Amino acid sequence: MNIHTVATQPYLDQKPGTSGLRKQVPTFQQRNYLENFVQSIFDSLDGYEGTTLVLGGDGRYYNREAIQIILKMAAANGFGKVLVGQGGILSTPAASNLIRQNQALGGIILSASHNPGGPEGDFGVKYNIDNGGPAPEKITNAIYKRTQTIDAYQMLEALDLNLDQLGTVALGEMTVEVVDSVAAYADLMQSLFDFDAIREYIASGFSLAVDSMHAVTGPYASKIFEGLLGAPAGTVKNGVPLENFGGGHPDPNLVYAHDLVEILFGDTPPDFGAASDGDGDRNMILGSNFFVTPSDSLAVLAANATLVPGYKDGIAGVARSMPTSAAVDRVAAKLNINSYETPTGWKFFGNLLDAGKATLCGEESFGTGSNHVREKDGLWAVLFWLNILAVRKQSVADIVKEHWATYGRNYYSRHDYEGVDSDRANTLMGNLRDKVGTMKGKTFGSYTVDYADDFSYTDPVDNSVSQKQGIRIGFTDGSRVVFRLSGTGTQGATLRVYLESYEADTAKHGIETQEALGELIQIADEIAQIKTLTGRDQPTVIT
Ligand code: G16
Repeated sequence: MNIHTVATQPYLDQKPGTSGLRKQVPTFQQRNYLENFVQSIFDSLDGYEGTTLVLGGDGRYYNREAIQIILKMAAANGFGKVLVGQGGILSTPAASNLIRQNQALGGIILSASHNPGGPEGDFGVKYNIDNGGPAPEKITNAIYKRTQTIDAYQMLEALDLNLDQLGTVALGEMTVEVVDSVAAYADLMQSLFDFDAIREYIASGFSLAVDSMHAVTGPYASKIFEGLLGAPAGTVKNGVPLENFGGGHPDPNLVYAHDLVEILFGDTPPDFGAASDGDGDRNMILGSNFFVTPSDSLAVLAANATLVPGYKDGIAGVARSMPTSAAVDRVAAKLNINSYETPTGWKFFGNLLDAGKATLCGEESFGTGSNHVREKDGLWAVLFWLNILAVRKQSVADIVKEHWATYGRNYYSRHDYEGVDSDRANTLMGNLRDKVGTMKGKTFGSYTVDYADDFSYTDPVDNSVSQKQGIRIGFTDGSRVVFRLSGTGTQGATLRVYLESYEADTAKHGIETQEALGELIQIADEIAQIKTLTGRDQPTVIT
């Protein structure tokens, strides 16, 4: 066997963000850049010799090259086996499932999620641990620390493997098994949802459109919706994964999934629409002429969980990220179960799911999931909705409106200011941090500040503390404004402003969201001086 120890020098910018290391492709293509990070992952793990690793990505540009490099490095470092998705493809939830099913030590997922792809687009590397979930901060911090001092990596000299051929081959002393990317995931979905009921509902005339945005869910969605559930050919739009996502931005929201939005808000809309993102962990749910906010979606799933076979015995608890609306908290209160508020980042749900404290989790950033894997899961959320619709036989809009009538409506919106100068964004956040200690009791228009802080989270399972997770300003009527800088962007800074107000009165549930939040939007600008400090008149994206 021809294993080389290759000398290298550290790159100082390899700090993992909200979800792994995300950089533009040319950054990853720098000499030894990927190798340094991968060796740093391996060096941060205990006892990996002889163990199994799962490897796959969302198929974006540089996926195949990166997989060949990582396979040879895994072989040189003494891993026993790598399970790799056919063609190098694994959606993030499918990778999480494979790690769990095969008792793997962990997995490397190659994705920059919803960020654009292509030679000038983004790429990313994320490590997931043996529970199938993203590595917690103590591991990502150790990886980062290692990247600062790394001086060598291990590489096997070997020919590239054929990633398209299913089966098992040797790579040095390691085994590589190329597995069907879809099969195990589709089996898992069938174990959770009533496929017969959904199939019958579709056969009876219920219509749907699913947009895979030329990203990883294409093969999964085609097999599940058009194959197993019998939906007509053409139900899955943009179903062929492309290395640059067809030039699009594979982010399932009202702005970037506009093709689907036009269909659902068109003259003859189908009953249901859904989109998923680059790596298949995000989802957007639409009804005919109706948008379901991710926060409401989580609340509706929690309230209706017992209609679905996989959750028929009830849910143990729910968890949401701090900026996500409190709609699901109201469901938890009614069900008399706990509701947890975590920092942004799916990694914070792992302990709660492992400990059985939470069954369903969700985030405002179009992520929903459960204890079936340890990632958010876009198609799972779509199937959950379809199962509820097949049982209740009401429209999406009627289900959500009934939900609001029962629990009240949490009006909610996120305003993103993308590509802001980093210094200006840091000044804005710094100013807010300086202010929060003295804000309690202050009045802005008709709102009075009830509390203001920089969110800090103590994990109830391992007591680890995560600080500076976003500025929260809560008002006495339950409304909130939250400010954070995104941890997933690759250019400049993205300021996220999250706005939420609660309305119990059903007669006032029909107001347009931006109008309902109008005064809060002005107050957010007044407090944070957004326009002045960012130099922007309006957000880049409103969801
Ligand atoms: C990732 C994380 C999510 C987070 C989202 C947005 O999602 O897994 O937990 O909510 O980023 O994070 P930020 O606000 O820091 O940009 P994904 O789908 O990009 O992996």
